[in-house]
Amino acid sequence: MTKRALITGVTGQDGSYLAEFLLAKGYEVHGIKRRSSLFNTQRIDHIYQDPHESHQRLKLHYGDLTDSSNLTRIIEQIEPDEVYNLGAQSHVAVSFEAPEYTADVDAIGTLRLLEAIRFIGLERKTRFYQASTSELYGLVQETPQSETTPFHPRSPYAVAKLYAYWITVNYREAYGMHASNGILFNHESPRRGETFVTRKITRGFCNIAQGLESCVYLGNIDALRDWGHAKDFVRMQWMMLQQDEPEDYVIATGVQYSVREFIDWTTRALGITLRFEGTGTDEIGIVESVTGSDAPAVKPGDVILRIDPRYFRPAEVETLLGDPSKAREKLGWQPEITAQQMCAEMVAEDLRSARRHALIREHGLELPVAIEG
Ligand code: NDP
Ligand code: GDR
Repeated sequence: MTKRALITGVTGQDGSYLAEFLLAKGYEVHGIKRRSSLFNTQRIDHIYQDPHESHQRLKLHYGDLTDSSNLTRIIEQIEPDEVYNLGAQSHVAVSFEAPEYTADVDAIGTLRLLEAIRFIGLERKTRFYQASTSELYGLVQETPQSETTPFHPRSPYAVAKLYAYWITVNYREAYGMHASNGILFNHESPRRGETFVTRKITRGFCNIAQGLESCVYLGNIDALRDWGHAKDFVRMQWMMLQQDEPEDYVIATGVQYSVREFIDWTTRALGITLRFEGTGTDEIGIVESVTGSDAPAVKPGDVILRIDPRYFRPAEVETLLGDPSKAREKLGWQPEITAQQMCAEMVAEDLRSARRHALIREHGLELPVAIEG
């Protein structure tokens, strides 16, 4: 029997990798996408299948986590074996600007989805994965953080995700649902949203290298994170739902770096040696030397990094480091891609894209538009 999976957030970073992964495993994959005034399916266009074709295994449904009747109808139609709740307003800084919306989507959205499964009577059939987060630890109580570390969320996003975490546990305990939380530490890729710090760095410096931008503006570059690759992490999301018993797992690499180190890997990969000068909000990054041919638009003395306080958060999560022992010991999961390898992959992709844009601009042409079926 072909298994059916439903992914909320299929158009996001993780959703796109998970959809690829499940299709390769032979699943019929259903994804919920939001109506948007512009195409928002760029990350899944390469696996998109025309609904007019027979044997279509990736099916998209318009929907929204704020709309319970829509979620109920989709789940009733599909009767999924597995639901992966990846949809969210996932930007921590934005959650301070839009706290109520973030709570509606990230907290109540999770409840709506669980309740839809229960309402239809699928609570004993459908397995449920909740995209929980290391942001739950916030002001950390112990290092490294494991499944037993107490939570102390530090943003409206993290508080909303705390509700989602506990309602998932509650539906497991109250209704015997196979519902599990993956407590995921930061994971990135060339498909990472452009406003998260890693992608902002690789994209920004690649654009500077090709003369498309002049400076990257960042906030707290001394923040410490445990960065993994999204491809490794979605594999673990699936593994969790294949267990006989539902359980919560930390998914992390167990290695920590600073944003500053990530900047260093990126600039070095482009042949740029960067010197930091000044302190606090006056700190700047000045180019010391340039080697190779990847950064023709950059010269020694250029200031290509500045600190902008607008990117500081009202309450910051300074340090996160995960302990993935449980995932390793119980499920045999190990990340395969290091943070440095991931950074190199992101730089290669962003450099390719910056070169293409520079070439298009040089010839006075329009940029191509994304294509959706
Ligand atoms: P993205 O921001 O890349 O993707 C989020 C997805 O959610 C997008 O498909 C987005 O749609 C969709 N979405 C947003 N709002 C709604 C809504 N109201 N209704 C339905 N769908 C909506 O996030 P990631 O792929 O990086 O993360 C996936 C999940 O994992 C998120 O829940 C995130 O909070 C969580 N997480 C992520 C971590 C990370 O480091 N990446 C770490 C820990 C947890 P659209 O494309 O239209 O915007
Ligand atoms: P995070 O990721 O908040 O950990 O949430 P993000 O990449 O946004 O920030 C990481 C750290 O970098 C610092 N920082 C900046 N961040 C951004 N976005 N922009 C900047 O200019 C900048 N300068 C410094 C931040 O202050 C922070 O300390 C991500 C999201 O994917 C969440 O959905 C997920 O739950 C967590 O990871 C785990």
